[in-house]
Amino acid sequence: MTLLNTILPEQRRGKLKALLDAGKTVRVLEAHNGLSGIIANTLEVTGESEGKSVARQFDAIWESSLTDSASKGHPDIEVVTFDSRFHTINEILAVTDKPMIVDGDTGGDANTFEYTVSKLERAGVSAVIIEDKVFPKRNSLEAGVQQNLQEPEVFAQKIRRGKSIQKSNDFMIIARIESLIAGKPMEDALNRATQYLQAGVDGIMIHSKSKNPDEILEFSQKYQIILKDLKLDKPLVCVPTTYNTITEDELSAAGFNIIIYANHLLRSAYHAMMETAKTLLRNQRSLEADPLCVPVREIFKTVGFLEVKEKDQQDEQTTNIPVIIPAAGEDPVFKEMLNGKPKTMLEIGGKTLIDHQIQTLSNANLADITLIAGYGKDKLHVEGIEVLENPDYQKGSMLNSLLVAKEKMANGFIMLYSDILMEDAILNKLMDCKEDIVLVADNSTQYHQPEEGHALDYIISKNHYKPARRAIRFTGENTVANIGIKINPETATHEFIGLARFSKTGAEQFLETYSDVISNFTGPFQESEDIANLTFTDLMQEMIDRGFAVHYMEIHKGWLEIHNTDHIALAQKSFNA
Ligand code: SPV
Ligand code: MG
Repeated sequence: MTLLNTILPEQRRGKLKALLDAGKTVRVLEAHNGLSGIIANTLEVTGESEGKSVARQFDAIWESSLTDSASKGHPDIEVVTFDSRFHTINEILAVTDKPMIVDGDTGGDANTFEYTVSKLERAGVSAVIIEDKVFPKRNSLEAGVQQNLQEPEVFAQKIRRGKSIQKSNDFMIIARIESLIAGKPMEDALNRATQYLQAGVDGIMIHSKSKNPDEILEFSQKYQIILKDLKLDKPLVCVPTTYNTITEDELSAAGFNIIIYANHLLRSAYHAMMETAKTLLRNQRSLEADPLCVPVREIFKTVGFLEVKEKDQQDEQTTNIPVIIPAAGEDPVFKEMLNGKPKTMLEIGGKTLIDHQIQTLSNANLADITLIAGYGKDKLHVEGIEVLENPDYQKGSMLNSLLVAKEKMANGFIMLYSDILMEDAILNKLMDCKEDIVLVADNSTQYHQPEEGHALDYIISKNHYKPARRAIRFTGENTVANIGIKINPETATHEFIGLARFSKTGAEQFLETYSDVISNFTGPFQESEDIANLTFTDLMQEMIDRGFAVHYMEIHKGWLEIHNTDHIALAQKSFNA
């Protein structure tokens, strides 16, 4: 979930105000980069409460100066520039859709703050919190640090300037009071609250590094009175880092509207990184560190890599996959009938074989068709497709013709024998297959007799499944164990119909295996008596033997091969039907 989680700035900005207006106590988690942003944005825990299932999430993201600086290896003293902070802010905004509250440090002087407000508002940030210290501030949590407070009048003026520059109604400027951090009395904090509210601030954050919540609870009580006196209703924010026993419900009941967990993802990530690094050093290998780590795939999932993979696969399926039809060979059966024309020009139902194939392919949106011609090339008449020539069609097998179109194969391809006709459903089903190599295989082979002079491409499926024995099939079983013309028809489970699909990866594997076989072997190979006559099914068997998964897509009839005149009659009949 990354890009799917994004949102336009206008849609995001008002989300914080909307939550507050709805009376919600807003739970906020720190993020310091895109990945921690995704966690803060999407993490959900579920459970049960009073018999009902409940889900809990964070409502907003805190872009903390402490954790942004620390993740860059820097102290939290406004030494990390606003441009660098803004880079992190954008990084998080790019992969999230929840409202973001930015830790604006002191905000700089009033002019600087105006630019900050303008940029944050435009980016879709919902609120900026600025603290009433003198630039450059020091982080609030460390004891014994000199904390210089800004004059409240000067700070109030900065708020006015910020409010005057914002364009929308939904961007919030929240004033953070550091009196308790600087060791000033409660009175100082309350006076400042009054002044900032009068300057038009949208909310107050009271900060404390006390171990118990007493002082912020006291502040809240008195803050509610100030609001009443001023006839205002402005949210109150706390950051319970040091006073961490108090619960959200208790803080909410005490009048707090926004609760920020300001640094916990960075601190816990640091702890985990240290433990893992120590484990690697101690063991001088990574085995022992593995249980401390999430699987790589979980990271892939979180950052959207698996979505990318899926989209790539979908694109591969929907883009125009090249179809290669090797049609170079001479078929003596139709010699007279064709009178020197290639077999692909056979007429069936008033249309040539190739035109029938083009029609079926275009019904499946496949328009990039290449035919490999050889015998009778000059008498080939076909339109709208590419024709390549295999001048050596008399040597070698149909595989050689197929490889004439090697250039077409790089991003995946479909191979179709030139003498088969099929129903649209078969191609449509093939287009949905996700495996890298898929052969279309008919399981009605036991009803199909081998023909005189024409060997069939038999398949034995890996699970040796015979359709008669089992009715229910489970996905993932469809891999080929054996393929070839010499397989005993009795043991064959399927017949390869002459239609195959290769993904980009499948095509790479196919071409690599071919090139290795051709350059490194001589003599008999798989079923061929000589490597020079290597067939498509030989190469498939070789790939299987080398461990590549060759899948099949099972069909039951719905196709025809034209090997003799009876087949033509049969085809004609089915076109008339
Ligand atoms: C931050 O997270 O950077 C804060 C809160 O400003 S604190 O570190 O407690 O000051
Ligand atoms: Mg800070």
